[in-house]
Amino acid sequence: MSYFDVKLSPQLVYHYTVAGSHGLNVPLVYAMQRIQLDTYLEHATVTASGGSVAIGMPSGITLALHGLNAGNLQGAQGVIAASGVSLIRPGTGSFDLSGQFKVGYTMSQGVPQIQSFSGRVDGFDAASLWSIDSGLISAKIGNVRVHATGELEMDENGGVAGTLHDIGVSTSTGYVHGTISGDFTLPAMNLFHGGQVPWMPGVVDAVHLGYADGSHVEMTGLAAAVGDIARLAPLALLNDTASNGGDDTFILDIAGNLSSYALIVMTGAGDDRLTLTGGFRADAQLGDGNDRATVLAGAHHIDGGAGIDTVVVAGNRAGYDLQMLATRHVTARADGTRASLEQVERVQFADGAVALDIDGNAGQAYRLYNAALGRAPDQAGLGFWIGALDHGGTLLGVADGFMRSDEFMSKFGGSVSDAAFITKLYEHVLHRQPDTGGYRYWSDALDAGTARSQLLVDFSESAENKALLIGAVRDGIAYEPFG
Ligand SMILES: [Ca+2]
Ligand SMILES: [Ca+2]
Repeated sequence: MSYFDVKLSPQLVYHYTVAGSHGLNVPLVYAMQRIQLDTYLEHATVTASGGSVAIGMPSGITLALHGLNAGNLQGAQGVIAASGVSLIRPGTGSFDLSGQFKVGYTMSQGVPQIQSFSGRVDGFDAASLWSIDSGLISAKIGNVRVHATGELEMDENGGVAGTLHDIGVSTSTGYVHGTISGDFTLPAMNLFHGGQVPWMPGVVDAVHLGYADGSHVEMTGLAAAVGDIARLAPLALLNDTASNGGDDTFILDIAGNLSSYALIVMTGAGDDRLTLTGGFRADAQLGDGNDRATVLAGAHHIDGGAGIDTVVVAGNRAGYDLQMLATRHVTARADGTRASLEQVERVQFADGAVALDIDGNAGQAYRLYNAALGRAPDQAGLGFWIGALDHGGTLLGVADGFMRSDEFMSKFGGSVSDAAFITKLYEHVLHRQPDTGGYRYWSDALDAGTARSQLLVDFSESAENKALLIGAVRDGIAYEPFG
């Protein structure tokens, strides 16, 4: 089950929607690509101390090998084993690898020349190290550090490929910090020859990002396939229907300073819960299942999809205008905020509910109530029978329930002939006497064994009865939800 808790300030909304940075793209890619590990490990000077060897290069880059025995460098050629590698370019960036490495070298005029580099990487840490006035970093974001764990194989030339898991991101000003968890494939790249982090497809299972201004992106329980982790836009995971196929929870508090932008939210199959606030605009598609969207602020478009879907608004019924157009609209009188609804069956207010499915369960329950008892339903009673239908009850079953009631008995009589039953159906439901053809049709039906409850349902759902009651239901059907 996916769980989303996203709170974004106006500033972050700008980053996510306009700047193209997606909030995450900036630190993740910026740090790794800008480090530009584009030098060759030749013509280096080597200094050894303790268990480390530092290889200085003319470009100013220092490559340090840790966890080795400097005595290994005594021979004319050989292989150094190392458990860590650090690469630092002053004022630009640093890159640290942990794992098991082998460095082949030959001695030339007392200086070792690196001939090969291979090994297994189980983690790396990359940081940009510019000064704030270099113009290369945003003062707001500062320097960026990216760290990750994984299983990467490195060939003799520094080429590397494998799988990364938890990718962490942090910035020196504290603007953003967080992790992206999952399995990401690092295609073959070369760390030391102009190496840049290429695209990394994978499957995301969680995203945690925190921002200095209190904004956050929390996503768990995902199984979202992404084509490119380096350009991952976390908000795109909000409409990954494959990942969001279960009973999912979405809590979205997103600022609404970009009126032209509608965030697409697709909750997928399952019975989903969606809460929208913060003033942004959502285009929410709730998909299969009985979904529930709570709309606390903002002008949203909500398509409930299949199932019995409910939109919950703050405040009492009297505070809203409900327009029953092909696309329903519910508009808050206080501020004019309007939600447009499609395939939404119910609107829940603080003091009651209105059913919009006048052709669905609510309309059927309303008409049957009317047919059986000859009066408009009370809201609590109607809510009970709507609930029965919503939970899988049949209209025939509801009709049986009505026919066992004292009120029905007193209206139709407890034990009447088929002829009297048919006549009473015409009188109570259609408010007229039976026509000859109609009477014979229903009489034959009863003779053939059709249940009286089926006749009640058929009268209730007849085009004639629907026409009689359309005026009472066309603006929605008020009811009191049961349970
Ligand atoms: Ca879902
Ligand atoms: Ca639905």
